[in-house]
Amino acid sequence: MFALNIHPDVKQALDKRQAVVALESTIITHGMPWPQNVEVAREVEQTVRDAGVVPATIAVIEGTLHIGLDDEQLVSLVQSSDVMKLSRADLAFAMAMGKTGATTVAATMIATELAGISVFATGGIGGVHRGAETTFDISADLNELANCNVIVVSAGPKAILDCEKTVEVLETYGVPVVSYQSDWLPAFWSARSDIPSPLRLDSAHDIASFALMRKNLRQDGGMLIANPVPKRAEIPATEMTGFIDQATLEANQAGILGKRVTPWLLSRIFELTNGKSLETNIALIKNNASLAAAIAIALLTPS
Ligand code: PSU
Ligand code: MN
Repeated sequence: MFALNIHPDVKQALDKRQAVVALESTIITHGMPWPQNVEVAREVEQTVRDAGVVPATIAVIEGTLHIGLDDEQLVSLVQSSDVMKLSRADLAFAMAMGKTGATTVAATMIATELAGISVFATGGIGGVHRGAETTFDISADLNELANCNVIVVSAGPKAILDCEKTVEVLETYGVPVVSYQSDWLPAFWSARSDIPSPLRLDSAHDIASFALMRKNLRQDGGMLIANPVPKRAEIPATEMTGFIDQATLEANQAGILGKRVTPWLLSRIFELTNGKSLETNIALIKNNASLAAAIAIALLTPS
């Protein structure tokens, strides 16, 4: 037994078989500065509601796994000191020890599947870090994509990663990588990279059909939907490259390792782009939330 709290709106929607979209919390606590993080969390939930779908932001608060947060819980999560960044390895640790923690893509997928939710929206997934051949730094997000039956809507792997190697690992794990309305893999802050997308689909309906066919074939595991940030909000890859290279070099020089790498790089890139990366980050998360909502609806109305 464990402490699980499903928000009444989420519970009602699940009971009535209505569409629900799960949202992660690490982007709020470890990926964005205060106070924009709370505002963004609220706006992303509203984007999901505007589509007629119930949002379920996932986090651990004092040992209880929450599927859906009310506003008070959201604010308390963001304001509590030493919020853990939870992945598969430490989700149960936080719950057993009564800690508070935000869930990464990996931990959110575990909770999403546990709650019986099919679709989850995030910013960008973790993956194979640059220099992984020496550091071995590969996000547990990839393992979870391999194992959990959840559709993850993202703007692709975060561009701070080695995106080519990330796609290779996903292929090895049998995780479909589907770019939405694009032949190219999106690169998080940039609408496209130079990496051809393994698969392409152009509608939420087609994504749902693909997911349902996987289910018919009894194929376990997740799917990664890579949704390009809207052009008007992007920072082109040519511009981002310099900032990413500089932040990566500085992280190496500062000896940043393990769980700190991703949050450190994101906040350094925020500084280097004079805050522009955050605006793009916010735009892409909302864009992902609305596609996720459309997919959640399409899954319930297959044809
Ligand atoms: N994308 C963002 N901001 C973030 C993350 C992704 O724009 O903060 C988080 C996600 O929660 C993702 C995690 O699961 O970073 C990956 O961290 P790591 O590389 O340590 O596995
Ligand atoms: Mn890592």
